[in-house]
Amino acid sequence: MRVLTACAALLACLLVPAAAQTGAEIALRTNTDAENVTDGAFVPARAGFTATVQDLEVPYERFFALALPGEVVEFEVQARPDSPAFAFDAGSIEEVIEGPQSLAFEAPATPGPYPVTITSPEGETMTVTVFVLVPASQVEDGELEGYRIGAYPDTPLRGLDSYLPPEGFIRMPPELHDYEISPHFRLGQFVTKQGGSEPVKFLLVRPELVLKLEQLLAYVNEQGIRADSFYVMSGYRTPYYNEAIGNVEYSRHQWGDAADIYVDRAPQDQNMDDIDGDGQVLRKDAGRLYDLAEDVDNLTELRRYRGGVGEYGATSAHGPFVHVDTRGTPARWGRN
Ligand SMILES: [Ca+2]
Ligand SMILES: [Ca+2]
Repeated sequence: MRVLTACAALLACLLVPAAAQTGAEIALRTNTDAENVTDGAFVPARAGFTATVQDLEVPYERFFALALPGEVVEFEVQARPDSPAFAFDAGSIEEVIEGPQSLAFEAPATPGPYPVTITSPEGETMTVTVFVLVPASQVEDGELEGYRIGAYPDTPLRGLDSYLPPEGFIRMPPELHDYEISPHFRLGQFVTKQGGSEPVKFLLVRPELVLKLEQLLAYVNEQGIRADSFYVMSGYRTPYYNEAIGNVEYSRHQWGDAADIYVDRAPQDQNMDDIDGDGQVLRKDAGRLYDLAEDVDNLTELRRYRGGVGEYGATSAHGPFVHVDTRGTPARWGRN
């Protein structure tokens, strides 16, 4: 709870200077406005405790992790030293280490989703699904089970490890399309929109990206913009698709830590909403989202997951949107 309180205070700190500097319109966008929406308030769905899952601090009732077959997956709960034991339930997985606040196990050999439920002494629960990946070594001629992946660049950009080819991919049969990977995001939102009739698709979505999207979504709602998720126009892109649409060779979308997003709730029409309230959907609406995404990218607690924020205007193919990623270093572009 201490961690959560600090986080909420940090977001509030961000809000106050913005309201003070920019006048009446922004000053109206307070937490109170967000709570007063008549058709149901935003529910952050935080668990009430934090668990460290493979070095990532997870505060949500539902989240996910990635592991290769045989990889050791570690969970540790952030609890007071004198706290009664938390309960861990990893289903059929054989647990190899277990303490009062921690769990570790070897990821099963068979790729797929393996939910692990943690229950606090107070009865709060967190379910973290470990997706065991299909190792990249199983890609043959650029394909997995007939699904086109393509080829990753031979040499990483500037020698950075984050641009090495991924070690594996999430296998997504149709029934996993709506699988909840966090309180407000489903697995299928991140799949490449590359067409094809293969029932089983493969993708990569990094937990740190979804953590940042959840933080941004909560912040957007705190600013009085109601949204239950973001519309993910583009999440993961296979190198095959990335090349087909003529995108840059080293686009972060191919590593599963980038998303092109907009708010799409009122109306839900696969187009950005009028989030700045001027009666029109314009690039300025992406600008508003960009500014909020930049605030979140600047949060000290997310420093390891800093990354790109880019603003885009509408074309004949899409409306205004914002790119966010967690490449590890800040990058900014497109602010109009
Ligand atoms: Ca809309
Ligand atoms: Ca507008």
